[in-house]
Formats: sequence, C-alpha cells, structure tokens
Amino acid sequence: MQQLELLTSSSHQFPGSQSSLENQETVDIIHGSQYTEDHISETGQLDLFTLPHQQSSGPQPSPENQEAVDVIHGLQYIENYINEADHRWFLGRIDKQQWLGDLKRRVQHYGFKYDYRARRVNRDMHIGELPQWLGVLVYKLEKEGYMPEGTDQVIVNEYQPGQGISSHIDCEPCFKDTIISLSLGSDCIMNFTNKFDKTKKIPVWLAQRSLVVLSGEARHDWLHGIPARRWDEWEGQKYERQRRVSLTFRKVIIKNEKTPQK
Ligand SMILES: O=C(O)CCC(=O)C(=O)O
Repeated sequence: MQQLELLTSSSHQFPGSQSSLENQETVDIIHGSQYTEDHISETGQLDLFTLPHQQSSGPQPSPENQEAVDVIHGLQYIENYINEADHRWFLGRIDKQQWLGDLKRRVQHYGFKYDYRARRVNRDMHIGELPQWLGVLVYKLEKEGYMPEGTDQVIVNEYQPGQGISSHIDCEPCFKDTIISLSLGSDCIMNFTNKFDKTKKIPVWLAQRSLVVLSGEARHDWLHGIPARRWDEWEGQKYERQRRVSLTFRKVIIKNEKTPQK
C-alpha cells in the first residue's frame, strides 16, 4: 500500500490517552471497534490525527453554518476534517475500486449492500468487513466519539456537476442514530428541510474535507438533500461545483429477517 502519513503512531497523542496509540484491547472496550493498530499501520503514513490547516478550495472563508447548527439539534459540522494530502489519497483509493451503476450517480457499498428500492438491509446483504483503507477513517471517527454506536457500513457516492440527491431521511429501521458524511472533491450545499414544517429549509455549506454528523433531530426530523445543479449560490455569489465524492458512515440495525424495515 502506498505510504501515507495518516496515522503515524509516533506523532499523535489521542485526547485523554497517555500513549500515542492505545492498544487493541482498550480500543475494543471503549468502542467495540474491530479496527486495530495493524489496520492502521497498513496505511503507512496517513496523517489523519494531526490538525489539518489547509483551507477549502471553495469560498474563503467558508460560509458560516452557525444558524443551521443552532437550529437543527444533533447537527454537527466539522471543517478540515482531513488534510489535503489525505484527501487526495482517499480520492485516489476510491477511484481504484469498482463503481456500481445502481443509481443515476455511481456508488460503492462497503460492509453491507443497501437496497435503495426496498429501503432495506439485512444479514444476507453483508458483503464483508470494511476494507483497511476505510478502517482507518472509521477508527478516527470512533476514537473521536463521532460514531458512538460503531460503524459497519460505508457508501461512497459520486456526484458529477449537475447531480444531486433528493431530500430524504435515511431509512430509520435500517440504520442506527448517527449518520456521517465526509465530503471529498467539491464543496456543495446540502439543504435541510423540517419534516413537520416543510417551509423550514436551512442550507448547510459542505466544504470538501468537511464532516457533517447527523444524529437525533437532525437525523430523524429533518430531510437532507443536495439539489441537482451545477452551481451553488451563497450570499449572492455563485460557486461552480466540481466532481464531489462523499463517504457516508452508518451502523446497520440487524432485525429479525421477517420484520419489514420500511
Ligand atoms: O452525499 C452526501 O453527503 C449525502 C449522501 C446521502 O444523503 C445518502 O447517501 O443518503
């Protein structure tokens, strides 16, 4: 595997930990995580745990999402979650994998396949462990407390300029409370619409390399979607979209196979 600087164990001190990387046992106890230092060392020198300072290639400074975060409980927005070098590495890694043409946009499914038409996922749809190159990101997310219920499914979405995703709430019986999306490649606007009052619509600027975390009301009471267009407009200024790739992290709820998940 290519040498990267994502998780150099020598340099990083986890918050609250004495050693740079805690041992496997501790990780499992705290997070129920299946990811180990072995997974991490495989990715060589990725730099996930140092603070990235590079700015987004979108508007500078990035639009404020403060209103959204204040109003939509359970919404978190974290800019510069990964640095430029790691961003390039993940895009390269993703493009080495096979894309699926299930939808208008290309997708990749890891951990569990998701049936978009039936809005269903079950034990039979398990397609294997998450690959190591995703495991390092999952490790970081879990370690930092963003995925408290664990993570066993990742979907990669590719949006060419002009493509989007219609407003929706992620299947509630299929996935646990926390859903995370990491944006790569392009900034874009994601709209949040209150399910009880559709006139309440709040845009959130998703800069490339940023993380958006949905839990609680943000996950269950607000629809999220990305308008299918080539430009986004913020405070009167137009921004051209580039190819965007997102990674969405979820934890599947495995129910009795007979129980419908709709
Ligand atoms: O592309 C994104 O950031 C969001 C994707 C999404 O909402 C989904 O896959 O359900």
